[in-house]
Amino acid sequence: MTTRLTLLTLLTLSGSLVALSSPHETNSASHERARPTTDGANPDVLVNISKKPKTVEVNLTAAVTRLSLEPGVISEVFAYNGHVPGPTLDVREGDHVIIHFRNDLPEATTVHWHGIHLPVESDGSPFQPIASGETHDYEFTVRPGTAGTYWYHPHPDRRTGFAIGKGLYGGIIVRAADDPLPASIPDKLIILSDNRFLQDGSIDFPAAASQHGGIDEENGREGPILFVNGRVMPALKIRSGEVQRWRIANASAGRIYRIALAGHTMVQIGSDGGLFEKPVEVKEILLTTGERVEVLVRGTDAPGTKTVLQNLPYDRYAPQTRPADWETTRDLLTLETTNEAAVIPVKIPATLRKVLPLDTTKVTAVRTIVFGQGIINGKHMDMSRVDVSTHVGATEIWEITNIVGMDHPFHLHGFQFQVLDRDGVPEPYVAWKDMLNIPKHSTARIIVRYDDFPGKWMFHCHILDHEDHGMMGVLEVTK
Ligand SMILES: [Cu+2]
Repeated sequence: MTTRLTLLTLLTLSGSLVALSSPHETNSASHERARPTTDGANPDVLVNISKKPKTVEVNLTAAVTRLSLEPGVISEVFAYNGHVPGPTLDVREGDHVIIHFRNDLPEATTVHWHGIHLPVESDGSPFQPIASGETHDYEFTVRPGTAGTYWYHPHPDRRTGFAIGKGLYGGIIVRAADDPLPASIPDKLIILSDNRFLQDGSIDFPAAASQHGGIDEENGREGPILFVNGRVMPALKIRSGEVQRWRIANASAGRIYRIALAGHTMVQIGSDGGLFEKPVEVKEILLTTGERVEVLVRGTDAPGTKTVLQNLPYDRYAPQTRPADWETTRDLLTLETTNEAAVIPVKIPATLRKVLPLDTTKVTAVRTIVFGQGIINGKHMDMSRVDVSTHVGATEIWEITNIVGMDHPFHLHGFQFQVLDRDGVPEPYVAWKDMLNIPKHSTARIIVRYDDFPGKWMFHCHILDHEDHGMMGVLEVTK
Protein backbone atom coordinates (compact mmCIF):
# COMPACT_ATOMS: atom_id res chain seq x y z
CA MET A 1 0.00 0.00 0.00
CA THR A 2 2.79 2.38 0.90
CA THR A 3 4.46 1.72 -2.43
CA ARG A 4 1.22 2.24 -4.26
CA LEU A 5 0.50 5.51 -2.53
CA THR A 6 3.98 6.77 -3.20
CA LEU A 7 3.44 6.03 -6.85
CA LEU A 8 0.09 7.80 -6.68
CA THR A 9 1.68 10.85 -5.17
CA LEU A 10 4.32 10.92 -7.87
CA LEU A 11 1.72 10.61 -10.57
CA THR A 12 -0.27 13.35 -8.97
CA LEU A 13 2.72 15.65 -8.76
CA SER A 14 3.89 15.00 -12.29
CA GLY A 15 0.42 15.34 -13.70
CA SER A 16 1.12 12.37 -15.93
CA LEU A 17 -2.38 10.97 -15.46
CA VAL A 18 -3.63 13.61 -17.87
CA ALA A 19 -5.15 11.59 -20.65
CA LEU A 20 -8.06 13.61 -21.82
CA SER A 21 -7.75 16.47 -24.23
CA SER A 22 -10.75 16.19 -26.51
CA PRO A 23 -14.28 16.89 -25.38
CA HIS A 24 -16.37 13.80 -24.89
CA GLU A 25 -19.10 12.98 -27.27
CA THR A 26 -22.49 13.47 -25.81
CA ASN A 27 -24.58 10.50 -26.67
CA SER A 28 -27.76 11.06 -24.79
CA ALA A 29 -30.84 13.12 -25.50
CA SER A 30 -30.59 14.72 -22.08
CA HIS A 31 -27.44 16.59 -23.00
CA GLU A 32 -29.11 18.47 -25.81
CA ARG A 33 -31.52 19.88 -23.26
CA ALA A 34 -28.97 20.36 -20.50
CA ARG A 35 -28.74 23.72 -18.84
CA PRO A 36 -25.47 25.20 -20.07
CA THR A 37 -23.80 26.20 -16.83
CA THR A 38 -25.17 24.64 -13.73
CA ASP A 39 -22.71 24.13 -10.95
CA GLY A 40 -22.56 20.96 -8.96
CA ALA A 41 -22.72 22.65 -5.60
CA ASN A 42 -23.60 20.51 -2.60
CA PRO A 43 -27.28 20.48 -1.64
CA ASP A 44 -28.26 22.84 1.19
CA VAL A 45 -27.74 21.58 4.74
CA LEU A 46 -30.61 21.25 7.24
CA VAL A 47 -30.29 24.10 9.74
CA ASN A 48 -29.65 23.04 13.32
CA ILE A 49 -32.13 24.94 15.52
CA SER A 50 -30.78 23.54 18.80
CA LYS A 51 -28.54 25.58 21.09
CA LYS A 52 -27.58 22.52 23.13
CA PRO A 53 -24.15 20.93 22.73
CA LYS A 54 -23.94 17.70 20.73
CA THR A 55 -27.54 18.10 19.66
CA VAL A 56 -28.86 18.51 16.15
CA GLU A 57 -32.49 19.47 15.87
CA VAL A 58 -33.98 20.12 12.44
CA ASN A 59 -37.31 20.68 10.75
CA LEU A 60 -38.16 18.54 7.75
CA THR A 61 -41.38 18.76 5.75
CA ALA A 62 -42.44 16.61 2.81
CA ALA A 63 -44.86 18.41 0.50
CA VAL A 64 -46.06 18.72 -3.07
CA THR A 65 -44.34 21.50 -4.94
CA ARG A 66 -43.61 22.58 -8.49
CA LEU A 67 -40.06 22.95 -9.72
CA SER A 68 -37.83 22.18 -12.66
CA LEU A 69 -36.05 18.83 -12.74
CA GLU A 70 -36.14 18.17 -16.47
CA PRO A 71 -34.35 21.23 -17.83
CA GLY A 72 -36.77 23.90 -19.05
CA VAL A 73 -39.84 22.09 -17.76
CA ILE A 74 -41.81 22.58 -14.55
CA SER A 75 -43.01 19.40 -12.89
CA GLU A 76 -45.18 18.64 -9.91
CA VAL A 77 -42.89 16.88 -7.47
CA PHE A 78 -42.75 15.74 -3.87
CA ALA A 79 -39.96 17.58 -2.08
CA TYR A 80 -38.32 17.79 1.33
CA ASN A 81 -38.30 21.44 2.43
CA GLY A 82 -39.02 22.44 -1.18
CA HIS A 83 -35.84 20.92 -2.64
CA VAL A 84 -34.88 17.92 -4.78
CA PRO A 85 -32.74 16.42 -3.41
CA GLY A 86 -33.76 17.35 0.11
CA PRO A 87 -31.34 19.27 2.31
CA THR A 88 -28.47 17.27 3.76
CA LEU A 89 -28.55 16.08 7.37
CA ASP A 90 -25.00 16.92 8.47
CA VAL A 91 -24.13 15.51 11.90
CA ARG A 92 -21.22 14.27 13.97
CA GLU A 93 -20.65 10.98 15.77
CA GLY A 94 -22.19 11.18 19.23
CA ASP A 95 -24.74 13.84 18.27
CA HIS A 96 -28.27 13.47 19.52
CA VAL A 97 -30.45 14.04 16.46
CA ILE A 98 -34.08 15.14 16.52
CA ILE A 99 -35.97 15.55 13.26
CA HIS A 100 -39.30 17.33 13.54
CA PHE A 101 -41.00 15.82 10.51
CA ARG A 102 -44.24 17.03 8.97
CA ASN A 103 -46.12 15.12 6.29
CA ASP A 104 -47.85 17.64 4.02
CA LEU A 105 -48.16 15.08 1.23
CA PRO A 106 -51.59 13.84 0.14
CA GLU A 107 -50.61 10.32 1.23
CA ALA A 108 -48.97 8.46 4.12
CA THR A 109 -45.19 8.41 4.20
CA THR A 110 -42.21 7.62 6.43
CA VAL A 111 -38.61 8.81 6.57
CA HIS A 112 -36.10 5.94 6.53
CA TRP A 113 -32.56 6.90 7.64
CA HIS A 114 -30.89 4.46 5.30
CA GLY A 115 -27.88 2.75 6.91
CA ILE A 116 -28.07 4.51 10.28
CA HIS A 117 -27.90 2.29 13.39
CA LEU A 118 -30.84 3.53 15.46
CA PRO A 119 -33.80 2.41 17.59
CA VAL A 120 -36.41 0.60 15.50
CA GLU A 121 -39.13 3.15 16.24
CA SER A 122 -37.08 5.79 14.39
CA ASP A 123 -36.32 3.55 11.38
CA GLY A 124 -39.17 4.90 9.26
CA SER A 125 -40.07 1.45 7.95
CA PRO A 126 -43.54 0.45 6.65
CA PHE A 127 -44.38 -0.45 10.27
CA GLN A 128 -44.32 3.24 11.24
CA PRO A 129 -46.45 5.19 8.71
CA ILE A 130 -47.13 8.89 9.18
CA ALA A 131 -50.55 9.83 7.81
CA SER A 132 -51.10 12.83 5.57
CA GLY A 133 -51.18 16.00 7.68
CA GLU A 134 -49.46 14.34 10.67
CA THR A 135 -46.15 15.13 12.34
CA HIS A 136 -43.57 12.85 13.89
CA ASP A 137 -40.29 13.37 15.74
CA TYR A 138 -37.54 10.99 14.68
CA GLU A 139 -34.85 10.73 17.31
CA PHE A 140 -31.55 8.88 17.54
CA THR A 141 -27.99 9.22 18.80
CA VAL A 142 -25.26 8.81 16.20
CA ARG A 143 -23.04 5.93 17.23
CA PRO A 144 -19.28 6.58 17.41
CA GLY A 145 -17.41 4.74 14.65
CA THR A 146 -20.22 5.17 12.11
CA ALA A 147 -18.96 8.29 10.33
CA GLY A 148 -19.85 7.94 6.67
CA THR A 149 -22.31 8.83 3.94
CA TYR A 150 -25.93 7.78 4.27
CA TRP A 151 -29.23 8.98 2.85
CA TYR A 152 -32.86 9.40 3.79
CA HIS A 153 -35.99 8.60 1.82
CA PRO A 154 -39.60 7.47 2.28
CA HIS A 155 -40.30 3.81 2.93
CA PRO A 156 -44.11 3.54 3.07
CA ASP A 157 -45.85 0.27 2.34
CA ARG A 158 -45.87 -0.35 -1.45
CA ARG A 159 -45.27 3.32 -2.36
CA THR A 160 -41.51 3.74 -1.92
CA GLY A 161 -40.67 3.76 -5.64
CA PHE A 162 -43.38 6.30 -6.35
CA ALA A 163 -42.42 8.61 -3.47
CA ILE A 164 -38.68 8.58 -4.23
CA GLY A 165 -39.38 8.94 -7.95
CA LYS A 166 -41.49 12.00 -7.16
CA GLY A 167 -38.40 13.62 -5.59
CA LEU A 168 -38.10 12.54 -1.97
CA TYR A 169 -34.47 11.75 -1.20
CA GLY A 170 -31.66 13.53 0.61
CA GLY A 171 -28.14 12.91 1.87
CA ILE A 172 -26.83 12.28 5.36
CA ILE A 173 -23.22 12.95 6.30
CA VAL A 174 -21.91 11.64 9.61
CA ARG A 175 -18.56 13.18 10.51
CA ALA A 176 -15.92 11.83 12.89
CA ALA A 177 -13.92 13.95 15.32
CA ASP A 178 -10.87 11.85 14.42
CA ASP A 179 -11.32 11.85 10.64
CA PRO A 180 -7.92 10.83 9.24
CA LEU A 181 -8.17 13.01 6.14
CA PRO A 182 -6.97 16.60 6.23
CA ALA A 183 -9.84 18.99 7.00
CA SER A 184 -8.68 21.16 4.10
CA ILE A 185 -9.94 18.62 1.54
CA PRO A 186 -13.15 19.91 -0.09
CA ASP A 187 -16.10 17.62 0.61
CA LYS A 188 -18.56 17.06 -2.27
CA LEU A 189 -21.84 15.19 -1.97
CA ILE A 190 -22.91 13.64 -5.28
CA ILE A 191 -26.37 12.07 -5.25
CA LEU A 192 -27.15 10.16 -8.45
CA SER A 193 -30.68 9.61 -9.66
CA ASP A 194 -32.60 9.22 -12.90
CA ASN A 195 -36.11 10.04 -13.98
CA ARG A 196 -38.60 9.96 -16.81
CA PHE A 197 -41.15 12.61 -17.77
CA LEU A 198 -44.24 12.87 -19.93
CA GLN A 199 -44.69 15.61 -22.54
CA ASP A 200 -46.69 17.76 -20.10
CA GLY A 201 -43.77 17.75 -17.65
CA SER A 202 -45.31 15.32 -15.21
CA ILE A 203 -43.16 12.50 -13.85
CA ASP A 204 -43.96 9.33 -15.76
CA PHE A 205 -45.48 6.58 -13.66
CA PRO A 206 -47.29 4.33 -16.14
CA ALA A 207 -50.28 2.24 -15.11
CA ALA A 208 -49.18 -1.09 -13.67
CA ALA A 209 -51.20 -2.97 -16.31
CA SER A 210 -49.55 -1.11 -19.23
CA GLN A 211 -46.60 -2.49 -21.17
CA HIS A 212 -44.30 0.20 -19.76
CA GLY A 213 -45.62 -0.44 -16.26
CA GLY A 214 -44.81 -4.11 -16.68
CA ILE A 215 -41.25 -3.33 -17.82
CA ASP A 216 -40.79 -1.00 -14.82
CA GLU A 217 -41.99 -3.72 -12.48
CA GLU A 218 -39.54 -6.19 -14.00
CA ASN A 219 -36.49 -3.91 -14.42
CA GLY A 220 -37.04 -1.35 -11.74
CA ARG A 221 -38.10 2.02 -13.11
CA GLU A 222 -35.39 3.83 -15.04
CA GLY A 223 -35.44 7.18 -16.79
CA PRO A 224 -33.37 8.57 -19.65
CA ILE A 225 -32.37 11.71 -17.74
CA LEU A 226 -29.53 11.28 -15.28
CA PHE A 227 -29.28 13.72 -12.40
CA VAL A 228 -26.49 14.73 -10.06
CA ASN A 229 -27.97 16.49 -7.04
CA GLY A 230 -31.13 17.08 -9.10
CA ARG A 231 -29.23 18.73 -11.98
CA VAL A 232 -28.32 17.50 -15.43
CA MET A 233 -24.59 17.45 -16.19
CA PRO A 234 -23.50 19.94 -13.53
CA ALA A 235 -19.91 21.14 -13.44
CA LEU A 236 -17.55 20.78 -10.52
CA LYS A 237 -14.31 22.71 -10.36
CA ILE A 238 -10.98 21.42 -9.15
CA ARG A 239 -7.65 23.13 -8.89
CA SER A 240 -4.60 21.51 -10.41
CA GLY A 241 -3.02 19.42 -7.65
CA GLU A 242 -6.07 19.64 -5.43
CA VAL A 243 -7.54 16.53 -3.80
CA GLN A 244 -11.31 16.38 -3.28
CA ARG A 245 -13.42 13.96 -1.27
CA TRP A 246 -16.50 12.85 -3.18
CA ARG A 247 -19.31 11.12 -1.31
CA ILE A 248 -21.36 9.42 -4.02
CA ALA A 249 -24.82 7.98 -3.31
CA ASN A 250 -27.15 6.09 -5.65
CA ALA A 251 -30.75 7.24 -5.11
CA SER A 252 -32.06 5.64 -8.31
CA ALA A 253 -34.98 3.20 -8.17
CA GLY A 254 -33.36 0.54 -10.30
CA ARG A 255 -30.29 1.87 -12.12
CA ILE A 256 -26.94 0.45 -11.08
CA TYR A 257 -24.08 2.80 -11.93
CA ARG A 258 -20.63 1.78 -13.07
CA ILE A 259 -18.84 5.04 -12.52
CA ALA A 260 -15.47 6.11 -13.84
CA LEU A 261 -13.65 9.39 -14.15
CA ALA A 262 -12.61 9.39 -17.81
CA GLY A 263 -8.85 9.07 -18.20
CA HIS A 264 -8.25 8.89 -14.46
CA THR A 265 -8.20 6.57 -11.54
CA MET A 266 -9.84 7.38 -8.23
CA VAL A 267 -8.87 6.43 -4.70
CA GLN A 268 -11.74 4.68 -2.96
CA ILE A 269 -11.59 5.33 0.76
CA GLY A 270 -14.90 3.99 1.98
CA SER A 271 -18.34 2.57 1.34
CA ASP A 272 -21.76 2.44 3.02
CA GLY A 273 -20.67 2.32 6.66
CA GLY A 274 -17.68 4.64 6.44
CA LEU A 275 -13.97 4.50 5.73
CA PHE A 276 -11.93 1.45 4.75
CA GLU A 277 -8.75 0.58 6.62
CA LYS A 278 -6.65 1.57 3.61
CA PRO A 279 -7.27 3.56 0.44
CA VAL A 280 -7.77 1.48 -2.73
CA GLU A 281 -6.83 2.70 -6.20
CA VAL A 282 -9.72 2.03 -8.60
CA LYS A 283 -10.48 2.61 -12.27
CA GLU A 284 -14.25 2.23 -11.82
CA ILE A 285 -16.81 1.53 -9.12
CA LEU A 286 -20.04 -0.44 -9.32
CA LEU A 287 -22.60 1.46 -7.28
CA THR A 288 -25.80 -0.48 -6.74
CA THR A 289 -29.11 1.08 -5.74
CA GLY A 290 -29.00 2.68 -2.29
CA GLU A 291 -25.23 2.20 -2.06
CA ARG A 292 -22.64 4.88 -1.22
CA VAL A 293 -18.91 5.24 -1.78
CA GLU A 294 -16.32 7.77 -0.75
CA VAL A 295 -13.53 8.49 -3.22
CA LEU A 296 -10.65 10.90 -3.47
CA VAL A 297 -10.41 12.67 -6.81
CA ARG A 298 -7.10 14.31 -7.73
CA GLY A 299 -6.73 17.35 -9.92
CA THR A 300 -4.11 15.92 -12.24
CA ASP A 301 -5.21 17.66 -15.42
CA ALA A 302 -3.72 20.78 -16.97
CA PRO A 303 -5.38 24.05 -15.96
CA GLY A 304 -8.33 24.97 -18.17
CA THR A 305 -9.14 21.41 -19.23
CA LYS A 306 -12.17 19.25 -18.54
CA THR A 307 -12.98 15.64 -17.88
CA VAL A 308 -16.23 13.83 -17.13
CA LEU A 309 -17.61 11.45 -14.56
CA GLN A 310 -19.18 8.69 -16.61
CA ASN A 311 -21.67 5.90 -16.16
CA LEU A 312 -20.28 2.89 -18.05
CA PRO A 313 -22.56 0.12 -19.37
CA TYR A 314 -23.54 -2.54 -16.88
CA ASP A 315 -25.87 -5.42 -17.66
CA ARG A 316 -27.99 -5.94 -14.59
CA TYR A 317 -31.04 -6.85 -16.69
CA ALA A 318 -33.01 -9.88 -17.69
CA PRO A 319 -32.60 -10.28 -21.47
CA GLN A 320 -36.30 -9.84 -22.24
CA THR A 321 -36.49 -6.37 -20.68
CA ARG A 322 -32.93 -5.15 -21.17
CA PRO A 323 -33.11 -1.55 -22.52
CA ALA A 324 -31.99 -1.16 -26.13
CA ASP A 325 -29.43 1.51 -25.13
CA TRP A 326 -27.96 -0.30 -22.14
CA GLU A 327 -24.50 -0.39 -23.73
CA THR A 328 -24.35 3.39 -24.03
CA THR A 329 -21.84 5.22 -21.86
CA ARG A 330 -23.50 8.25 -20.27
CA ASP A 331 -21.92 11.37 -18.83
CA LEU A 332 -22.91 12.43 -15.31
CA LEU A 333 -20.93 15.58 -14.54
CA THR A 334 -18.07 17.69 -15.83
CA LEU A 335 -14.95 18.20 -13.78
CA GLU A 336 -13.22 21.42 -14.81
CA THR A 337 -9.65 22.16 -13.87
CA THR A 338 -9.42 25.85 -13.09
CA ASN A 339 -6.76 28.21 -14.40
CA GLU A 340 -5.48 28.91 -10.88
CA ALA A 341 -1.89 28.08 -10.02
CA ALA A 342 -1.36 24.45 -9.07
CA VAL A 343 -1.27 23.49 -5.41
CA ILE A 344 0.88 20.81 -3.79
CA PRO A 345 -1.35 17.75 -3.30
CA VAL A 346 -2.14 16.87 0.31
CA LYS A 347 -0.76 13.58 1.54
CA ILE A 348 -3.30 10.76 1.61
CA PRO A 349 -2.81 8.71 4.79
CA ALA A 350 -1.79 5.08 4.16
CA THR A 351 -4.10 3.92 6.98
CA LEU A 352 -7.53 5.49 7.45
CA ARG A 353 -8.89 3.67 10.49
CA LYS A 354 -9.10 0.23 12.06
CA VAL A 355 -11.99 -1.91 10.78
CA LEU A 356 -12.18 -5.07 12.86
CA PRO A 357 -13.69 -8.13 11.16
CA LEU A 358 -16.70 -9.68 12.91
CA ASP A 359 -15.70 -12.95 14.56
CA THR A 360 -16.86 -15.96 12.50
CA THR A 361 -16.22 -18.27 15.47
CA LYS A 362 -19.05 -16.49 17.33
CA VAL A 363 -21.68 -17.26 14.68
CA THR A 364 -24.95 -18.44 16.26
CA ALA A 365 -26.93 -19.12 13.07
CA VAL A 366 -26.45 -19.44 9.34
CA ARG A 367 -29.40 -18.22 7.26
CA THR A 368 -30.19 -19.04 3.67
CA ILE A 369 -31.81 -16.23 1.71
CA VAL A 370 -32.89 -17.02 -1.83
CA PHE A 371 -33.76 -14.20 -4.21
CA GLY A 372 -36.24 -15.24 -6.88
CA GLN A 373 -37.90 -12.80 -9.26
CA GLY A 374 -39.84 -10.52 -6.91
CA ILE A 375 -39.78 -13.02 -4.04
CA ILE A 376 -37.50 -13.97 -1.14
CA ASN A 377 -37.38 -17.63 -0.08
CA GLY A 378 -40.38 -18.20 -2.32
CA LYS A 379 -42.56 -15.65 -0.54
CA HIS A 380 -43.93 -12.16 -0.97
CA MET A 381 -43.70 -9.74 1.92
CA ASP A 382 -46.31 -10.13 4.67
CA MET A 383 -46.02 -7.60 7.47
CA SER A 384 -47.83 -9.91 9.86
CA ARG A 385 -45.21 -12.63 9.33
CA VAL A 386 -41.73 -12.82 10.82
CA ASP A 387 -39.28 -14.35 8.35
CA VAL A 388 -36.15 -14.43 10.50
CA SER A 389 -36.20 -14.53 14.33
CA THR A 390 -33.09 -13.78 16.32
CA HIS A 391 -31.95 -11.99 19.46
CA VAL A 392 -29.76 -9.11 20.53
CA GLY A 393 -26.15 -10.29 20.79
CA ALA A 394 -26.44 -12.91 18.04
CA THR A 395 -23.91 -13.06 15.22
CA GLU A 396 -25.15 -14.60 11.99
CA ILE A 397 -24.00 -15.49 8.53
CA TRP A 398 -26.51 -14.87 5.77
CA GLU A 399 -25.90 -16.75 2.55
CA ILE A 400 -27.78 -14.80 -0.10
CA THR A 401 -28.30 -16.53 -3.43
CA ASN A 402 -29.81 -14.94 -6.50
CA ILE A 403 -31.28 -17.74 -8.61
CA VAL A 404 -32.62 -15.57 -11.44
CA GLY A 405 -31.16 -13.83 -14.49
CA MET A 406 -31.10 -10.25 -13.20
CA ASP A 407 -29.28 -8.52 -10.35
CA HIS A 408 -31.04 -7.86 -7.04
CA PRO A 409 -29.42 -5.47 -4.52
CA PHE A 410 -29.75 -6.62 -0.90
CA HIS A 411 -30.43 -4.11 1.91
CA LEU A 412 -30.66 -4.77 5.63
CA HIS A 413 -32.18 -2.15 7.92
CA GLY A 414 -30.62 -1.12 11.21
CA PHE A 415 -27.42 -3.16 11.18
CA GLN A 416 -24.28 -2.79 9.13
CA PHE A 417 -22.80 -6.08 7.91
CA GLN A 418 -19.51 -7.25 6.44
CA VAL A 419 -19.14 -9.24 3.23
CA LEU A 420 -17.29 -12.53 3.75
CA ASP A 421 -17.16 -13.78 0.17
CA ARG A 422 -18.82 -13.56 -3.22
CA ASP A 423 -19.22 -16.84 -5.13
CA GLY A 424 -16.63 -18.31 -2.77
CA VAL A 425 -14.05 -15.59 -3.41
CA PRO A 426 -13.06 -14.02 -0.09
CA GLU A 427 -13.67 -10.28 0.13
CA PRO A 428 -10.28 -8.56 -0.30
CA TYR A 429 -10.77 -6.17 2.63
CA VAL A 430 -13.12 -5.59 5.54
CA ALA A 431 -15.79 -2.93 5.15
CA TRP A 432 -19.09 -2.01 6.77
CA LYS A 433 -22.03 -2.30 4.37
CA ASP A 434 -25.80 -2.04 4.31
CA MET A 435 -26.16 -2.55 0.54
CA LEU A 436 -24.80 -5.45 -1.47
CA ASN A 437 -25.50 -6.15 -5.11
CA ILE A 438 -26.27 -9.82 -5.69
CA PRO A 439 -25.58 -10.29 -9.41
CA LYS A 440 -27.65 -12.71 -11.48
CA HIS A 441 -26.99 -16.38 -10.60
CA SER A 442 -24.56 -15.67 -7.79
CA THR A 443 -24.15 -16.11 -4.04
CA ALA A 444 -22.65 -13.84 -1.41
CA ARG A 445 -22.12 -14.47 2.28
CA ILE A 446 -22.35 -11.68 4.82
CA ILE A 447 -21.82 -11.59 8.57
CA VAL A 448 -23.89 -9.42 10.89
CA ARG A 449 -24.10 -8.88 14.65
CA TYR A 450 -27.28 -7.54 16.23
CA ASP A 451 -25.59 -5.64 19.01
CA ASP A 452 -28.51 -3.45 20.07
CA PHE A 453 -32.01 -2.29 19.19
CA PRO A 454 -34.57 -5.10 19.35
CA GLY A 455 -37.59 -4.86 17.09
CA LYS A 456 -38.91 -5.74 13.66
CA TRP A 457 -36.53 -4.74 10.88
CA MET A 458 -36.82 -5.02 7.13
CA PHE A 459 -34.53 -6.76 4.69
CA HIS A 460 -35.28 -6.44 1.01
CA CYS A 461 -34.29 -5.99 -2.58
CA HIS A 462 -33.48 -2.31 -3.16
CA ILE A 463 -34.91 -2.21 -6.66
CA LEU A 464 -37.83 -0.13 -5.47
CA ASP A 465 -40.39 -1.72 -7.78
CA HIS A 466 -39.40 -5.16 -6.47
CA GLU A 467 -39.54 -4.00 -2.85
CA ASP A 468 -42.96 -2.40 -3.39
CA HIS A 469 -44.24 -5.62 -4.98
CA GLY A 470 -43.20 -7.66 -1.95
CA MET A 471 -39.53 -8.59 -2.39
CA MET A 472 -39.00 -7.95 1.29
CA GLY A 473 -38.90 -9.82 4.58
CA VAL A 474 -39.13 -9.12 8.32
CA LEU A 475 -36.25 -9.76 10.70
CA GLU A 476 -37.31 -9.77 14.32
CA VAL A 477 -34.60 -9.14 16.91
CA THR A 478 -35.75 -9.87 20.45
CA LYS A 479 -34.04 -8.84 23.69
CU1 LIG B 1 -34.95 -7.13 -6.95
